[in-house]
Amino acid sequence: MKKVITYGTYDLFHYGHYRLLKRARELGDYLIVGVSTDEFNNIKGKESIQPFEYRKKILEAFEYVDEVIPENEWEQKEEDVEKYDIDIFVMGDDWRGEFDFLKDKCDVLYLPRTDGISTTEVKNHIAKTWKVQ
Ligand code: C2G
Repeated sequence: MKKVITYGTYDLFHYGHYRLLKRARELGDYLIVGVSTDEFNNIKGKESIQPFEYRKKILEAFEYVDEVIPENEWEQKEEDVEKYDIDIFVMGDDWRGEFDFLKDKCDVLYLPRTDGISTTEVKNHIAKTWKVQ
């Protein structure tokens, strides 16, 4: 069984997330997603609208995701690749090169991001258009 892993915040799940996870899953037979905890988001300088538990449940319900684990720190990837017997590590290409250190343990692929959508853009749009009901 070919196992794939990827990591991210996955807040306000959108089409760019959908496309990344679908392509990642289609590279193998089993996809694990490491979802950034709220604490790790603080370290990443990211603030998500939805807490970790919500972001985790949405991904667990998604057909192309087989397992969701917490991403607590930058350093856990090497251990995860061994622990989960990973064959392919995948990230969007905004991360190109950042995780090449994993190449001695598994294949490392950076897939083209989906243009025109990001959680930040969604948040900014809502902030601009949202009228207090
Ligand atoms: N992504 C994409 N296209 C978009 C937006 C995001 O392909 N329009 C991809 C990103 O490249 C990433 C994944 O979707 O692979 C999740 O994106 P984020 O939730 O923004 O994750 P990020 O903050 O980049 O965290 O250790 C790695 C980090 O946790 C990655």
